[in-house]
Formats: sequence, structure tokens, C-alpha cells
Amino acid sequence: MLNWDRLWRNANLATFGAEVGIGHIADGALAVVDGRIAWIGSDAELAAMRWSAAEVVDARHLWITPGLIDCHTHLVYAGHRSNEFGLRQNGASYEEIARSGGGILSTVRATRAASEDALFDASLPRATALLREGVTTIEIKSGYGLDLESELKMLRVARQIGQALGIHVITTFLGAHTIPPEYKDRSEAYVDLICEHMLPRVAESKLADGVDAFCERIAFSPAQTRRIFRLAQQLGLPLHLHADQLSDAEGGLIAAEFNALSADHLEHASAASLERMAQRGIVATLLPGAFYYLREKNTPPVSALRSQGIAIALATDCNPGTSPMASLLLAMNMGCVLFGLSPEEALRGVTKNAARALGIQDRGLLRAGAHADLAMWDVTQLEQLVTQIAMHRPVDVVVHGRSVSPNSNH
Ligand code: DI6
Ligand code: FE
Repeated sequence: MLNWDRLWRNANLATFGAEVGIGHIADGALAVVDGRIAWIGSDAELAAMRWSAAEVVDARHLWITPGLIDCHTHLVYAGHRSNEFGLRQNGASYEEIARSGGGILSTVRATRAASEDALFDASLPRATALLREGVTTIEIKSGYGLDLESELKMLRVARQIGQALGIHVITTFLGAHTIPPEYKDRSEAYVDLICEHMLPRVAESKLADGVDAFCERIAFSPAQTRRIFRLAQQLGLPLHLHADQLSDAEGGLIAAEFNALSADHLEHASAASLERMAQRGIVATLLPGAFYYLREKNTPPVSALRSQGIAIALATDCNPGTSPMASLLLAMNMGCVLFGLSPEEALRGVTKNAARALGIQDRGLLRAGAHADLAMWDVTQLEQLVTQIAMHRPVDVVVHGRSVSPNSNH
């Protein structure tokens, strides 16, 4: 006799368990014990079994998906950059603004100046907005502190957000986001600081679950990126890379060389980079929000990603400069409209493949043993989440088997 805490029946389950497609089980049932999925199958199979459940919920044909995963965000920051929007409307480029001391550095000034509480208060609404769309795991990067104390402050705030909302937060140290003002024209000395001081302390603090770097002509060179990655690898931290966003900077190659979990952006990735990524099973995380917001022209090489069998994840890149967007559902639509993904690819990109991009294979799919993180949707076809804009909110969101109801009474 199986004893369950909670059982949903009569649901349309999107399991993402198979190699392709959404893994639809019509008239599905899903049982939870101790915050994990204990059993999943069809109502017909259920009828032939002996079980008991403390609570049985009739899902009335709602769709149940895994809780969505936003696998690339910079949502902890202070201030905003609306002034730069105006500059760009008048023809300035992102790179020009960055080179003249605006861009990331302007957010660094605001973030350094903010108290930990103020930073938390400024950032929480962005995470809440994601949760309201069914996002139950969020990756959050540091990178607007660029000194040890401010970076640790950002990482602590990221952890606090996870605790406050009862969702999973995965933190990433992005000390190599840009060169801080006190190291202007001395990038090598800043990389020394990262390697000799910041990264070892961050690893000790256990506040970062991984390491990322911005490999780009306005940020860190391939050699500097490799140096940071070598150390991160020695410290046992999983890697991600901002790769080939504005130019081909060997990003995909470096990600492959170091067995990173993901290479992100990839608008300018070379064929050689993709080949190496495919060999190593590196996930390509696409960020259509930044592409849209900067009105980039080069789309990421989606057909090559497909033909090479590279897994595609999708994320918001939620950040104040290039993607001030706290909507993963919109990112899915943009991934289709701007990059040519299919709705099915977009859905896999925020579930199964986003989990892979974070190295968390027990999330992003519905199967026995996985976390019982779920989102329930009142749609007839799951693709509606992708094809329609700002029309859908989950009717319930579940983390560890318990409702976190972000959309009730607010
Ligand atoms: N690439 C991006 O799109 C963001 N960071 C990065 O390395 C932009 C961050 C910002 O402009 O604040
Ligand atoms: Fe980013």
C-alpha cells in the first residue's frame, strides 16, 4: 500500500521526461511524499493500484508543468538605468555607454552604496514577479559589487530572496563582470584581485553555487577568463560563461574547454565553438530579452544548435541595462518570435534544459524522485503560455509539494 501526502488527479501533465516534446500525460495523476514526486502516471494506472493519500486534489484538467526555472538573471541590484534608454534612443550604443563609465558601472555605484536591506527591498519584487509566473528556481548572479564585501552582500541578498519567497535560488559569483573604476586601465591587476583574494573567499563563504565571467572586448579577455576559470575549477565550482554576446570572443570554445554547464548569449558564436560545445554537452542558454532590448541584429545560431544536438535553455537575463524584464513567459515568446524557436523548444528551455544549464537534474521535469515543484495552468493547450503575451498566470505554484500561492489575494 502506497501512502502519499498529496495526490493530484485528472490533470494534463507535461512531464518533459522524454527526449523530445513535452511528454504529455492526459488524465494524469501525480503523488507527492516529503516534497518529492513519489509517483506519476495516468488515472487509469492509478485505478489499478492500492494507495492512500492524506489529501486528494481534483485538478479539473488543469495543465501541470514542472515549476519553471530562470537559469540566468542579474536581478539583485540597486537603482535603474532609464537614462541610458534615452541615450540609446538617440543613437548611442551599449558599448559606447559602457566605455564612457555608464552601463554596468553605473549599477555598481548604486549597488555598492545600498545597504543590504535596501538591496533586498529593491530586488525582491523582481523575484516575486517571476514567482507569480510559476518560476520556482532562479539563478542569480553577483557582479554589481566588484569588491569582496559588495559581492558577498549581493550573494547574501540572493540567498535571502530564496528564503523569503520559499523558492530555490542558485547563486553565481560574477566578479568578472566588468573592471571596477578603481582598476580602470589595470584589468590584469583586477584579475589578480579576483584570483588571489575574492574568489577564494567567496568559495569559503559557500555563498556562491557557481562562477560566471563576461568574456568580451569591453570586459575580460579569453586569457583572463581562462585564468579565472582554472581557479574556479580547482575550487570545485561549476562554471557558466557570458559568451560571444557582442562579438566572437572564443566564448563557446572556452566554455567547452572547461566543461562549463552553460554558455550564454552566443549571438556571435563561431561554428568551431558550437562543435566543441556539442562534443562536451554544454547547454546553450539563449537570452532574447537582451537581444531585443539592444536591438541586436545577429541572432544566435539556432539551426546549428539543433543540428549539433546542443540543448537550448532560455532565460530572462533580468538586469538593469540590457534586459530589464522580469517575465520568463515573455522570454519564451521572444525566443520563438526573435530566434525562431518552436513553442515546444521554448517550454523545454525553461524546464528540462534550464535545469541542465544549472546542473540540477532533479528539477525541470516531472518524474518519481524529482522535487515536487509544480505550476498549474488554466489553458487548453500548453503552447498558449508561449503564443499569447501577458495572458496567463498559474492558478497555483507548488514548491516541495506545498503551495506558495503567489497569485491569490494580491
Ligand atoms: N551581459 C549582459 O547582457 C548583462 N551582463 C552581461 O555580462 C548586462 C548587464 C548590465 O548592463 O547591467
Ligand atoms: Fe547576463
